[in-house]
Amino acid sequence: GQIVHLADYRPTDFVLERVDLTFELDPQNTKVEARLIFHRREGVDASAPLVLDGDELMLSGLLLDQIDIPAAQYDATPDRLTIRDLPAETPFEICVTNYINPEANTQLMGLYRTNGVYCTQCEAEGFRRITYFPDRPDVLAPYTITIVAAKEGNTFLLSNGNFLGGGNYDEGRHFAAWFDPHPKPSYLFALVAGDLGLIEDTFTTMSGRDVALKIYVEHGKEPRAAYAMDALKRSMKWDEERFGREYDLDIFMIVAVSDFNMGAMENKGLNVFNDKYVLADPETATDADYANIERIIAHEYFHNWTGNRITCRDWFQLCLKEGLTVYRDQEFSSDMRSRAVKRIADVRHLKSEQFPEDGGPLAHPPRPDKYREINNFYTTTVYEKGAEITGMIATILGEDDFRKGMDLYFERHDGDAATVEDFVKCFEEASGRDLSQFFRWYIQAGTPLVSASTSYDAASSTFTLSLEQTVPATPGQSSKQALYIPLSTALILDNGQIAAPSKVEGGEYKNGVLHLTERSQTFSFSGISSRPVLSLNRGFSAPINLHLEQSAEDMVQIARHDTDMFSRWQALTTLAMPNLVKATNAVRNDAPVAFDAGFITTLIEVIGDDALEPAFRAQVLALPSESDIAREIGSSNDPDAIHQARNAAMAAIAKAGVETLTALFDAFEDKGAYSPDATSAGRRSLRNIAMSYLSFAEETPKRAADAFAAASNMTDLAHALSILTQRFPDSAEAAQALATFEARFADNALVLDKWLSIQAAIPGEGALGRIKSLTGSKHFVGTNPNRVRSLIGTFAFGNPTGFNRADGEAYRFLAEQIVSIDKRNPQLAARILTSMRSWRSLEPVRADHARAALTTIERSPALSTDVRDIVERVLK
Ligand code: B3K
Ligand code: ZN
Repeated sequence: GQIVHLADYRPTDFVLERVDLTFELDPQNTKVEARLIFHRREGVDASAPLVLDGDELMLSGLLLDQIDIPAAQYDATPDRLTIRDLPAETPFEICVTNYINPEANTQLMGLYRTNGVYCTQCEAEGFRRITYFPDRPDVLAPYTITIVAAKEGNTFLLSNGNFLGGGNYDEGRHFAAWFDPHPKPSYLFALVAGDLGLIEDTFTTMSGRDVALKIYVEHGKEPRAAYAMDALKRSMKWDEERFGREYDLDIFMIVAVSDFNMGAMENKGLNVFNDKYVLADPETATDADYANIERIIAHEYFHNWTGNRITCRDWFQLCLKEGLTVYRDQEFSSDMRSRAVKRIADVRHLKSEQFPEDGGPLAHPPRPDKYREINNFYTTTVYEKGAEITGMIATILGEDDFRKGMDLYFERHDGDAATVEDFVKCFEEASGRDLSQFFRWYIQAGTPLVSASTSYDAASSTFTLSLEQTVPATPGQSSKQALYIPLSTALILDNGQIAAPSKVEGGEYKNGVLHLTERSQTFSFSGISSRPVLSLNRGFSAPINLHLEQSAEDMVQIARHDTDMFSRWQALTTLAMPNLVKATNAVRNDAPVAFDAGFITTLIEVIGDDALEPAFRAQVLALPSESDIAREIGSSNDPDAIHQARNAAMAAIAKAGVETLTALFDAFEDKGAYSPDATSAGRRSLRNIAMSYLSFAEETPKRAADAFAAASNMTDLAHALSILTQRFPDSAEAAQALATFEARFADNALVLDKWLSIQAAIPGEGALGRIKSLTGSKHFVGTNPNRVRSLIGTFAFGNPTGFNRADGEAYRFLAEQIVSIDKRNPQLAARILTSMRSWRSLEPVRADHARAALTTIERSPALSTDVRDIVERVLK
């Protein structure tokens, strides 16, 4: 675990021209033969050796231009192969042979086995676990792949690119060959072999080429891949229409596997997916599952241009492909669904995941300048904040110049391993704007705070807005420079119209966007005939914390009348927050808990407004989460008090709104056949959240138990189960429903993940005991990442009271789990450990327990670099 610095970047000494790999697959002893053609880069010293990366490899043969290399000419260790005295000017071929054991590969990086299928994961540095290689993203070459395997158990032999041919090899074995003409880095390599079921379709591209589409899943699960196929075709079409991007091979394949460390992987022409994000039918998948499948299928497909055709020069540039591709998938989902609701959901996610990261010990810039373990930088900052930065470029430039910039990027950098600077430069050139100050978003960590104050002068019809920005200190960055912050802004008049000022002074204001560039800046708007209500950061145009003293009346006005639906939701959230904080304090002081009547009335009025789309109303009903409240309070948090306060708010809303909520529950019953479309999903979400509220107004679990019995799809079934278990955990109905669910889906691991995570989320004292006993359940398979995330991950990330119990027992439990998971799968262990990132904002008793548990991890022998990196940063 050495620290790698961006400043140390330099190109390789040798240029890789071609890659030719032959795999002879065997579960325990796969032979890999790699023929690599290199030439020495111009200007590189003739004595410079060729250094290839490895990871747990053992060299078995080494040839230079088909001749054995004498032992004195090279050094081979498990993680490096160094070859000296190579030709100075002419190209040469290195042939490396080694053997690997896929079955023993529990890290799920490199070539491994999952349910009898061979599968690879190479990003970021997994290829070096397959063969010695210059395993870095700026080394691009065309690949030819030959796969040899027993016919039995390996019907399909798949790799990247176009199929060249195949046939019988020898007794009982067959082979297939693939050629990928598009030069690619090793992290995009993939190989899959096994017996799988298949669904097929075709897509005709905008230039009229037919592309074969294939989705491979476990036998018997083919019907459950239909929605993924549909999402794929819509993604391909959308990328043509929206960005002019056409697919570039004859075939596009997706394989669903059951053991996978993350969501999916964009390998060229052969995406590998966690089966959770491919398989869906109404009986087994929720609306959220469908939306995730659509989004992730799109995301991986969009990588074909943003990531594959244009890749990253080095891993520091990760947000070049990830932030941009998240931006693209968010736009896609917005076009497929409701834009306003999608934006609200994305902002909720950003605030509950990225903001705590950016405000805690793991904060880092979207483009970091050093790392110890790159796998720990696939973060919400790189992904989601990266997407927000892309969105801000679009806001600053406007739609047309943004598209021009994207076109220029695709044209200029196709085939390149590019940098974030290259990307931003395209937008500068397309728009004529200087984005050097804007660039600071990429290299400064921390969520900016913008404080706003306003005044209105009737005599001069002038509205004044004073803004001040600060970026908090983050690890390794104590002082920050002012950012370029685009703030979508409207002044709303009494009649609900948006004011058109006759003049704006103090800075740029164009198309409703204020360009805040100074630390403090005052804008004055002339020609405003009556005192307006300020609607600031509309659509969350910048990922900031906003501090604006605004009267409850003004917020209510926005909540009721703003033309921007996001702003209406935001105003209601802003109204809710002080109520929730005040209630938390009251709970802690044993004082009576009370809520502002205006807030509750407005909320009930909005959710009862049939002119508004149901999904929007459901978002309004979903109060800020417990972790949002904790973040707002900031320090010395007591998760139990927050939980009680939030429940008290729900109870108060339920009491005051029981009629409206009951009417919603009745009106939005799902009749007829299930459809996963956004409108139907929105109706279900409104009904289900109304039912959650009603459970606070009712003494018995009857409503939820009836809903469980009546449910005709997984969305309703899982929701009813979660109300039963969360609200009435000790009831016979809850126990009965859990047993029914378990029995009904006993053979469906993905559905049992819901059964595990619903139980892992049950709040309170009993949680830890429940989790411990579930680790012994036959449905919990400790080697499968989905099972571990569903049980241990949900407990640590999604059960604030159960996990943060005051005696610290759950922290100690997590520490033991982390150390044990780390032994087989470091990436998974490190990811789950990030659940401890906010421990310093807990009240002192819990914080002490958390520190002690973290310290036991830190002192445990033989930690992976992944876990060591996280634990040390979290404790620092
Ligand atoms: N690029 C992959 C993530 C790889 C994670 C490696 N630890 C999936 C994605 O972002 O599309
Ligand atoms: Zn991605």
